[in-house]
Amino acid sequence: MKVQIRCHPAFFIGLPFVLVLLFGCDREHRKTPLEANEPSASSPAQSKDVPIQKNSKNSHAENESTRVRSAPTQTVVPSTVSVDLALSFDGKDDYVDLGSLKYDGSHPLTIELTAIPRSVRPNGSNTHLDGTPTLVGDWGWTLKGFGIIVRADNFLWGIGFHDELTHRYVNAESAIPAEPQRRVQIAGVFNGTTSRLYIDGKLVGVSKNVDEYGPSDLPLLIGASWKVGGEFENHFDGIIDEMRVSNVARYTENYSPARRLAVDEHTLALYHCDEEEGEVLKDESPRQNDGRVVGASRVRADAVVASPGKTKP
Ligand SMILES: [Ca+2]
Repeated sequence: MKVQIRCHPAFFIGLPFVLVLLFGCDREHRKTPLEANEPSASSPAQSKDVPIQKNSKNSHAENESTRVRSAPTQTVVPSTVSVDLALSFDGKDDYVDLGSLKYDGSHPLTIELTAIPRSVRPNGSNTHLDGTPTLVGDWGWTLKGFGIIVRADNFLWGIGFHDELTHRYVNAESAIPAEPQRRVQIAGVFNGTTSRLYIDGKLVGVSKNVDEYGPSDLPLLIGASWKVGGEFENHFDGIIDEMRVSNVARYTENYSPARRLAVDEHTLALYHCDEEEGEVLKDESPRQNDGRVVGASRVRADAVVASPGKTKP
């Protein structure tokens, strides 16, 4: 809502001094350079990461009226874009260690995450031989566990669980390869026997049976897999906007993904990735499974890829 106060000519004849001192004369809001430099929802800049302005404010606490009332001396004008922040992983050595969050296979599991791959090739390479980009998981070669990955040989989305009896991973996979720069909500659901993979709420793959799940002893990682010796590999190159981990098999059929995930009684951890800085990735659930951010930078998710239905005012 724009607020305009017209100044009557009498102001400039009789009482301008007193009235201006008392009330001011708040003309229509003007854009500052910061606002003007924001990438528009349709500009080419939306395909690039935009580093967070450390002094920018969270727009959840702002609205049109606060912008109209901004004092002329204010140097930082709140964004007109919803501030939904995200973590950007460089595909080389960035990751998040979720520390206290482990999966021992004693209950079903659902992991939902919103991601935008910058590249689906491992470690920035041009060959599929250099690894398996991992969005989340606790797996590692010979270390068992599970992971949501991009397959190295054909770039299909996949979720795999280690089978103790066959010593192999049993995957549910998409039929269509992962696509760089496309925002997707991925859900992996494991009921203890089979896993299901959903992309944007649509079931795209169901695994064969896992005879006996072989859990990892290690915490979940975002953006990489474990390597023997406590190191990391299979780094993901792209953006992760949010992620929820649940102790139930949430979906058996197609569903409509929520734009923003919420905590409920089945939530083991929920990360909106909206912190502006620092190495803590805050768990929004009461279970306090905070993560430790290593290397990943904070970016504005809305500036990376335009959200459906969002337009610049
Ligand atoms: Ca976010």
